[in-house]
Amino acid sequence: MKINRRTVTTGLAAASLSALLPSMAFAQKKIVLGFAQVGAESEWRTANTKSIKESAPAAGIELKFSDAQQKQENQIKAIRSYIAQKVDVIAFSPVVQSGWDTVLKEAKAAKIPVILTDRAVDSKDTSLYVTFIGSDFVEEGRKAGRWLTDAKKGDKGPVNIVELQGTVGSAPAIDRKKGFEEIIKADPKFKVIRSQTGDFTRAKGKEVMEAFIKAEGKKINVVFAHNDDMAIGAIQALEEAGMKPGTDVTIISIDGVKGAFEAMMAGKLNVTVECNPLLGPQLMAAVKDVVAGKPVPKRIVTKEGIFPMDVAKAEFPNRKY
Ligand code: GZL
Repeated sequence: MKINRRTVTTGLAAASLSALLPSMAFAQKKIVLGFAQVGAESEWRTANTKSIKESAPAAGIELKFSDAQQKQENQIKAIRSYIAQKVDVIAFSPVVQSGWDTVLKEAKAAKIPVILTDRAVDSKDTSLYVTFIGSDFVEEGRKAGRWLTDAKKGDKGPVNIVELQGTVGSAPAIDRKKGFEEIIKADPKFKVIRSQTGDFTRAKGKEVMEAFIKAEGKKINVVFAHNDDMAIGAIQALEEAGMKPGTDVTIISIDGVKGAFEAMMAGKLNVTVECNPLLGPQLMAAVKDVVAGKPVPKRIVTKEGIFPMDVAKAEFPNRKY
């Protein structure tokens, strides 16, 4: 029987394809994660985004990423687009804690699991998300309060505090304020004489601090900033007013970004409470577990420390963000 070359070639092709089929059939379809980020408002956020963008490919996960410029409507739009694209998992850091039930119900109806990272939502229906991976902001506020009450132990007072709050309605702003006040209320010498949002940015933090200085001047003994970026803005405002941040005025902030360590080493910031932005690896592990149908704890708390000025120099080389 004469077998022509064409028959042989087709036969070989069919054979090799059939040999491939079983493995192709079992080849893992790449998990697709849609992430709706808050924005790019601070050093902390930049580090958080970097951690997420780097850990997705490292985990073999295809990442779709959006930046909402700190607007809730943009985050909701991004989540809706991920639902339309039928991603496997949606994750986001809610810019504010309220107003998510409608879009989260749409994700649930589309059978797309949702993971919260960094910030929480105040939805009563906790079935709307699988888990919340992030810090305990109330404890961060308590740590700031405890450091201050300890540092001012011998001071008969009054200790006048001005507070630079984070984004209005955001979980970190609400909870850090709560934790700080829970501690300082024990001693009436501590008085919060001014409190206003600086929206977690350096520029707004400086602007609000300028207004505080105009109104209160040398009465200000302490600045409590909900993040390092606003604290750095406040330091600039104090210096421009001829005041000495870190000595005449005690500066307390939260995050633990490199800029805070540099300010502490320059003697201008007194303490920063760590808030770990490197959530990428924990997020990707949770994504894989959710897709694999494995149980995931409802709450994953990130471990964090506190860094006063006197340890800044030694700790600085270890900092990863
Ligand atoms: C905290 C995070 C906050 C940081 C700010 O987890 O949401 O938002 O403290 C950032 O620096 O802008």
